[in-house]
Amino acid sequence: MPRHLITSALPYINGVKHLGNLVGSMLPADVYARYLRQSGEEVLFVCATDEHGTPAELAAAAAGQAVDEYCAEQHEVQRELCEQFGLSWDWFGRTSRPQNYELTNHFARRLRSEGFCEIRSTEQVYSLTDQRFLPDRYVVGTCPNCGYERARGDQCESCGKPLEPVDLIDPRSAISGSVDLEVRSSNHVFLRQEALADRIREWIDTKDSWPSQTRSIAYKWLDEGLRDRGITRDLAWGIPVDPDDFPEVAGKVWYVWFDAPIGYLAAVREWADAGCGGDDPQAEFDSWWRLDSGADQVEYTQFMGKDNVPFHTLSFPATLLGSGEPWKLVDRLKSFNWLTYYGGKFSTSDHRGVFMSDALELLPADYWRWYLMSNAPESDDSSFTWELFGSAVNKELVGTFGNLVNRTVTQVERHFESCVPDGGEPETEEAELSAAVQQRLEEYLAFLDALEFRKAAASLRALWSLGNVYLETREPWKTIKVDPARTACTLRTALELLVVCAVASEPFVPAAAAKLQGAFPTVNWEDLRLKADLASRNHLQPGDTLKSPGLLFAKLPAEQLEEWEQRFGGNSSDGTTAESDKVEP
Ligand code: B3M
Ligand code: ZN
Repeated sequence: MPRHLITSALPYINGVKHLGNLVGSMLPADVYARYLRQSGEEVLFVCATDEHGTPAELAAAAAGQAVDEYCAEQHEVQRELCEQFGLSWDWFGRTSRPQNYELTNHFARRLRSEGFCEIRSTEQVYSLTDQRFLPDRYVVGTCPNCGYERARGDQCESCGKPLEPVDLIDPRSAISGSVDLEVRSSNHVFLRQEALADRIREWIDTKDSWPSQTRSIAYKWLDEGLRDRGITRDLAWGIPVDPDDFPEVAGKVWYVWFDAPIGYLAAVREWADAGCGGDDPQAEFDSWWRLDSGADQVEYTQFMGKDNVPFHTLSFPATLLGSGEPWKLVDRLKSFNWLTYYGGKFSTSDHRGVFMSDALELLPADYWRWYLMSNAPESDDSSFTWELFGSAVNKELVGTFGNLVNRTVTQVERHFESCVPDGGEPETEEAELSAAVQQRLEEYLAFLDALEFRKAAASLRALWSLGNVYLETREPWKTIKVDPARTACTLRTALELLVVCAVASEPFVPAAAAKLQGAFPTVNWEDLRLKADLASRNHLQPGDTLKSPGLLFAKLPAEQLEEWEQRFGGNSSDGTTAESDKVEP
């Protein structure tokens, strides 16, 4: 049985993430981690904030804070929000911690000694006014490709073309607005990706189980010719290069996309160093990451938005492979399309759409988790609208799951003094229900195994529905007057189904599942395994007490949804599709 390492793309530090960020990486990773843990598998699920690069410096400057202080504060803000969303990491690290410094410099050193680093003199934009180099987003200007006037030095947001700062027409400093700029040469380390392209291709060729979207993104870049990439920057904030290894670029820092994925390893190292895996952090870390120390038994699954795929299929593997050491590479890579807001992009700068902090002010996490995951942008982009959100809540959570729980519990309270009823014998309907439940459960588990979240959510919803259909056929509220024994059997059967739902629903709606589990104090939930134990449906004894779980979900009135639509802005106006931070790998 493999051990499971799960990572989600590391949320960038420059402010609270929106629902599109959440559903494209962290939330599905959490659903998968919860599902595996519940199935009794060994899981290590880690994440971290991605803290380097120009966006962090710029955001800190805009907030009037020192960048380290800004990052420390924003890390806590994100941690808090993610915890409230029920993200069940084993560790939430920071790429600015010493573990990442050490690992990043380790990889750079290895790459150099294996011949995959090269020092090249490059042309960089220098601001005389600001007295510094202006890499990446520190320069804005007109896009040479489409004429957009606010293109950034790393990429044009309008046409998507990856750029170098020197490509921009009429460049100006993003710090001071100064146009007093000149081009100066500066030494930088280049990662020789071209020389690694064949090895990367061979490795990707073995990944025939990857979804076609993931493979085709990787092949597209390989077919176009993987270019060598500058992996240092003239910045103050970042992981400093080790001057002993790279005297030619002393004083510079590693490029954020070089150190960020190494952050996956560093997060595990932080976890191990904190003693969470036992008292030998080195051995523990190695057992997850080194193929010669047990990581060959690890199944590693990554979650991310599609713009991050090139970095995870090409440049990060280039770092790991090029080191010449036996590091674990990703086995399964799940990528997502965009969640749009009414077909347009969520925008951090214009605060358009719903952000994690907004969402939790309105409603508890489960409402959002359910809506987002059951409409996850898997095969295509999907669009957030308040109407769809309202219908997912009212029809599915309230009308189906909540209704099943509520009507069952109410009948048991009313007619059987809140105890699991005794008497009555199962008939054909019970046998049929049992078979149907079994089938749905198997389908549900298979979809979760396959990382098909929308389909898994549909199976879960179908499971809830089975219970409602069963109750409507058996009508315990009517039979109670004429046939108490039959009614007892009906409600006992329905309660057993609630036990199943309380386990099966947990990956998607953990708080509601916990509430429902609390209704059955006699069940040993710790030992109930999603895969192995649910088939028996024999977890209750007649006479066991039932505690009221209360209402799991509240209905959202139309006026409420309208008010939110007003407040957050309904219709898309800009016509652009999605938030992108794509740069060439
Ligand atoms: N921070 C995601 C982004 O901001 C980026 C992911 C890093 S994963 C190593 O687009
Ligand atoms: Zn452009």
